[in-house]
Amino acid sequence: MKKAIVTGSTGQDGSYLIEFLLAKGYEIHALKRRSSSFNTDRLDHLYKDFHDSGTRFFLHYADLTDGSSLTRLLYDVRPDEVYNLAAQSHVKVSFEIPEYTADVVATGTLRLLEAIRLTGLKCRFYQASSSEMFGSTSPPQSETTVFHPRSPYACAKLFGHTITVNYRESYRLHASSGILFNHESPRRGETFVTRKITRAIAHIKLGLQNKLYIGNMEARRDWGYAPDYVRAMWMMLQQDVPDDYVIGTGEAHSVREFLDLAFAHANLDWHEFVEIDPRYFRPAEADHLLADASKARRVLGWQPSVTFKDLVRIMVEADLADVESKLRGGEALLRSTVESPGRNS
Ligand code: NAP
Ligand code: G4F
Repeated sequence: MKKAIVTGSTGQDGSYLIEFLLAKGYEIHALKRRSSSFNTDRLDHLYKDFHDSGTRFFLHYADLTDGSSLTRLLYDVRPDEVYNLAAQSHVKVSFEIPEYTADVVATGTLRLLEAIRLTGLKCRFYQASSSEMFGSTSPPQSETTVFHPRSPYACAKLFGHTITVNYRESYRLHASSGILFNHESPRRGETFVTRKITRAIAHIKLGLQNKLYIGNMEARRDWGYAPDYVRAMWMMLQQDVPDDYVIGTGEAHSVREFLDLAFAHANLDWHEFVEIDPRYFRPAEADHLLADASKARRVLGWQPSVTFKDLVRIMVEADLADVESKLRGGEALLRSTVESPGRNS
């Protein structure tokens, strides 16, 4: 039975990757960081008490800012594969906490690579790199496109990416980097623009909200479906030779187009509800990200299975169902949390 360590397990991608690997028969050791409240909502459906015999899913406390916790985990588990998905992953927030973002995203990746090197383990390594690294370079972007990052997050990811390449070249580590374009799902964090929109639609439809404040509507993203993208991560680590791959759909849409389609799906006109709030603009923007994923198609045989239109539908319907069921359950906090400005970033 193969063993995998997954960092960022409590996030969107971590939860889908763990489901995918469990279905492939892996034993999973997932890293979670200490939090004062429960942070395993996306994993709870997978978790069996570790006292139960036969469980293949284990959660461990560790943190990318704490190198000793990473070394201990590697020693204890001795994994075949390590997937590094942990990050302060919000681009706008990275302008507000740049040092912390660099510590987790850039130095954190180095800590994990160094822990692998020093323990001498022969495991395979996946790095969650980002299309944000391309920033202002013209679309479409491929593995050979020049990087021009436009945020502290993107700069930190670029370090994570290049240090992964460097450890591969210096120490012959089987280390691959997936340069993933935006991917979304009903499990997407609620402050990323797609989920912010679909969540707001559900609240508007059910009378809990009447305004949605957003930033730059002209930015264009190549939006795909997260479960397709975790499949690509695994495919990369099954190759004999480690390498870097761009993953995306090859189709970009603006935030405005996302609004059009999502509100229309709920029979609403977004012009009645959406207002621009300059607070959501970024000091520098990545205007147009569009993947040229031909290498992944050719070498890995990867391709996306969900279209943009279906992605929007899946997300709107999931949020409508979720908010409806919470309302039926009488969740008292729902109204106050949706209106709180602090959650609307
Ligand atoms: P996400 O939902 O924001 O999840 C991030 C994960 O990292 C969470 O589990 C979070 O834990 C964890 N984390 C944050 N700081 C940590 C620390 N100091 N130590 C350990 N864990 C920490 O992100 P995602 O969308 O799943 O993305 C997964 C990875 O792919 C990230 O590295 C992201 O930057 C990258 N990426 C994402 C996309 C995309 O479109 N989704 C595209 C390209 C690259 P908590 O739950 O406790 O916060
Ligand atoms: O949904 P976003 O916050 O995602 P962004 O910045 O593209 O980053 C995501 O994708 C990256 C891959 O390219 C990942 F590496 C990263 O971790 C993250 O998952 O914003 C998308 C676009 C931006 O241009 C932003 O300016 O939407 C625009 N936008 C307009 N109004 C907004 C809003 N973004 C957010 N979060 N909130 C708004 O109100």
